Amino acid sequence: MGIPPIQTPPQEGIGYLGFLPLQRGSVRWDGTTEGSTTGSTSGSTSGSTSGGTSDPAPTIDSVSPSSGLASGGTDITLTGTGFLDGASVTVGGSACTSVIVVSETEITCTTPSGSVGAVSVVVTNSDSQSATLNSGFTYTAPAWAPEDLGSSLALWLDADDASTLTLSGSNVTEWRDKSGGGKHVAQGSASQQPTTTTFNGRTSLSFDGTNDLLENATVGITSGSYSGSFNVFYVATRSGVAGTLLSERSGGVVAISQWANLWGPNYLSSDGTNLWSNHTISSTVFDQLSSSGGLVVHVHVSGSRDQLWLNGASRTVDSGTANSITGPAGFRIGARELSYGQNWHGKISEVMVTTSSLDSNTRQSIEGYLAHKWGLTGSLPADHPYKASAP
Ligand SMILES: [Ca+2]
Repeated sequence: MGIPPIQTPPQEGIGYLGFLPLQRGSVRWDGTTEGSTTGSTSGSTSGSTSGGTSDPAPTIDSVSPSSGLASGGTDITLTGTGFLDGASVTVGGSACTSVIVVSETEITCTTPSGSVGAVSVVVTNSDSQSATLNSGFTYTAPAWAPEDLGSSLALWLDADDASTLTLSGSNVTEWRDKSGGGKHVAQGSASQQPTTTTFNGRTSLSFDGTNDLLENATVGITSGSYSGSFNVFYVATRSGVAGTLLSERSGGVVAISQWANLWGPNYLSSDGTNLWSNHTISSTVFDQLSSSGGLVVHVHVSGSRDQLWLNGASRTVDSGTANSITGPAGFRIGARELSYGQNWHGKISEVMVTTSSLDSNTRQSIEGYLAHKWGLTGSLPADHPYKASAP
């Protein structure tokens, strides 16, 4: 069996004097060559030794680092023997770029993009003799990031990103949305501004449970009459009765709120009447939600179905009927809409809302991302795919 033809583009003179190897043909596993091989010089003094048969075949001993992102761009160093000026390198069958033959025993280059997994590294000298190091390099998947959610990410507030906070002393006057949708929240009244604090070593916001709230009074997280998926992920702590984490007015109104012994996704009817009796959470879950520790919670609302995951574990939520409404635009962080108040008492560190149906892996990626970022992996279940390492 042959391997695909190795196509070596002319190398620009990086690190050596204008030597331009041109090579065509394919290399068999036994190192013999089909097709023609052409060595050339370009008037430099470095010359070429191609075409000779006196040079020994190259060998590859190691590749360092031995892994890198599948997107490419990893600078690698190959060590071995018999590397000749003009040698080309492939990783996973694609040309490594910016090849520099440092010496007969060292080549550096930059990996091309590839597919996740172990791939072969091949050095081909200008005389067509080659060396292959099977599984010499391993392409790894890129780290998951919220940006991977694309347009599904409807809101992303991250207290640990100082560039998104506008402060007046320790008061927060604005918390800017990182989703790209410009759904920033602000508070002009000093007495209602949350303050900066820390949670597990990162910057968080403290809400006083009395009147603190941040608001976008004109733009909702969703728009129009909305009854689709609405997934809220947040890292927060509570003190006593926590109050309301988030309320959304412009679409199918959602309040993530604790009131009496209720905590969960609550729809409001068009006249503002609370329908949350249809969305109660079992007392067992409530007891756990009562913990003052940090929480990674996911609430999934789609049509009449609610689901909740607490710290990556599924919790039962009674289903009820969801009403899609169109109300006044805007949303709040840390309080219910309109004059209901029920302000959050505790810390809010990060909030993400997505508005497309999420598969399990995406949900778990978000949970894992938040848990690792905020030091909450100890709360994830043992079988969570991102318990040990971040997505
Ligand atoms: Ca206050």
